[in-house]
Amino acid sequence: MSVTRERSGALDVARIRADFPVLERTVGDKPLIYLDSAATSQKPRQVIQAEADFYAHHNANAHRGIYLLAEEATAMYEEARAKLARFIGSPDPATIVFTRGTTESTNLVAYAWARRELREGDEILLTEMEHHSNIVPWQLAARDTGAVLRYIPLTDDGLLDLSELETLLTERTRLLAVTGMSNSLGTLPPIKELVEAAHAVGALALVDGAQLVPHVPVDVTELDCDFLTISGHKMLGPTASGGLYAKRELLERMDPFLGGGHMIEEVFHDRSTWNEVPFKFEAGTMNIAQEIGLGAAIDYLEALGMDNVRAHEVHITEHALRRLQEVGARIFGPLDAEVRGGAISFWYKDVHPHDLATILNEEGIAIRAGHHCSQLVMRRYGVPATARASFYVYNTDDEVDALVEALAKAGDVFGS
Ligand code: 7TS
Repeated sequence: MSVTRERSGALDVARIRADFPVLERTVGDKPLIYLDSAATSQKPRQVIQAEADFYAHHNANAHRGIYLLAEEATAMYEEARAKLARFIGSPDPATIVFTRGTTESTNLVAYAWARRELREGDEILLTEMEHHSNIVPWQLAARDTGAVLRYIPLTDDGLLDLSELETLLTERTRLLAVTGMSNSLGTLPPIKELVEAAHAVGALALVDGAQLVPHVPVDVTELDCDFLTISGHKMLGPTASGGLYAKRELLERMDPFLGGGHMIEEVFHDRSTWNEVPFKFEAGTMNIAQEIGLGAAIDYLEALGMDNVRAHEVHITEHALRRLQEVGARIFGPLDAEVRGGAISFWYKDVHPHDLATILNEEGIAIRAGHHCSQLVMRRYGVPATARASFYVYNTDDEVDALVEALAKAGDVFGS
């Protein structure tokens, strides 16, 4: 099998693969086929080197010292912030708070905005396709404030069922929190329309960008969302990199989330005043090297072009959906690659997803099996778990074909 056969869509995948050292390794005697980028993406040399270069040549705490290294560290960290702002279409770097990723970003909003703003009877509207990190923080905030959670249900084919939207999204709704791309169904909800609908009733809109931002060009100015959460590790960046985008006036109004060093302006015995945004939300020593690595990941994605990244995803997803259906796999989520992302949940014959993942591992193929932190989705479709293959810029049609061949083997061993 040649894994470097193609130039898919607009990406030169063979060249891209050469940038990812981990793709050279084997699993037993099989070449690694990594189909779990929805969990975390692999990292190109350029990102690994950017992080190593920071530690080797510039390491100091950011926003602390006035000696050369400290100033370099501060400048590199702030350059990464400007890159992330530009990447998502924000003209103002101060609208980016660096965090460890989507989970921390969502919790930041749940603590610093929701607990201060919500009153008994206020409503938060979610969807049944949210990752647990866009459910549990709101459950905790609702418990503390008396707010009520509501959910947009799902159709049989994995879309949002918007037929009752008018009864779910009302003047009681204070926040709509919706994923930009489902990690379990692949669905791309109509976020622009949903943000508009939220604003029309006076609610704010948070978009969970964990899966969206790595795969689809995003422009927060056009989208007009109030909050966007970003996980750097799913877009070629280091773990513990990422951020929260929020409209500046919201950040100005919000209370801090964590208290500590650098987030203050002045500290007295009984009270403190806050640093300007976004520093008000960055307490303590930050993940400096990781955010600098994320800056290198953004450079890499921008050089590929996000339109090309998306075109490659549509191409490979279309191929995978067709091949999986040919061998009789049951797919959860939309079947049209144009309206979905490349995380494909499926069942093959009656083989339990964990057995499938075990057999596939023997073939060097890494997929995820489980509930994908989306138990409401599993419950909706009556399964405890699914197998999930997910793709990124380095995956090829040949790898999809290898997955399908390995499924047949697993079916022979376990299938009924
Ligand atoms: N939201 C979505 C849609 C996600 O897919 C994930 C992670 C998160 C939020 C949380 O992001 P984190 O970076 O803070 O962990 N999704 C997955 C997954 O599908 N498999 O492992 C992690």
